[in-house]
Amino acid sequence: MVPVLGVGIFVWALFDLWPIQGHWLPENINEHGRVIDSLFMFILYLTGAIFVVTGLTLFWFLWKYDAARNSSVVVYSHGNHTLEVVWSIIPAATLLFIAIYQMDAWADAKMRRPTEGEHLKPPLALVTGRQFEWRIRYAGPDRQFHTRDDLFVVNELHIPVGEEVVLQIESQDVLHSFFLPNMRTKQDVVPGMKQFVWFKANKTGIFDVVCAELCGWGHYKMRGRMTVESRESFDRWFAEEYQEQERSEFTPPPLAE
Ligand SMILES: [Cu+2]
Repeated sequence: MVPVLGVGIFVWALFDLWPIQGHWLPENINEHGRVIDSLFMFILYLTGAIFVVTGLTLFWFLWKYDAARNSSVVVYSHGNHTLEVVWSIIPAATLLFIAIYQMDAWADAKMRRPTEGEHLKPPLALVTGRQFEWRIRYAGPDRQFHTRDDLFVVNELHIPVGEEVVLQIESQDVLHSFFLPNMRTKQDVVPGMKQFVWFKANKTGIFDVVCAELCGWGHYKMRGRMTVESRESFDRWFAEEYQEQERSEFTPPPLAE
């Protein structure tokens, strides 16, 4: 029953049938996310087809050579050299193909940071993961961190729609993973490292910010909200939050940090 159930559950999940529907990635709202989705689906279809074929073959052998219906003497074989070469080369060639096919997607997501003129685009905000929250520091109008116009929020990421956005991510304690499922953006946050993620949202709304690395007892609650909104609405939100920050008894940290 194992190969039959395995194949059955795979097909069930693939067609998103009740009661296990809705477990695939949520709606993609990142201009650059489509390439990730097509890569994901390509690998899913490829491995799925191989899984179904091997599952059914396994079932067929178990059924055909059932001891109750076969009285012939068992034949021992030392294997077939040609067959082994063939089934080593096919997976190796497939993996090599995927490695080459995904290079552009990888470069777009991890290496080709958006530029502004001749320079790399500066980050809109610095997101610091810590047990168990996302602390967010917006650079403010001067686009510099650790200056007087920085804005501080916790778990509330706001992003202007239709713009290339770069975020700098850091960890204050342990390994976390900054995951924006709707942006198809996921990056491990490694203590001591300065990393960047980027995306361009094409839809407004409220989406999840989650931690995708088991980082301690409170990992389950390490989530925030990402509001994607128009530039005007983003600026208004920023101004309001900043005013609120100024009103409270907030002491900015020393300038040179
Ligand atoms: Cu975490």
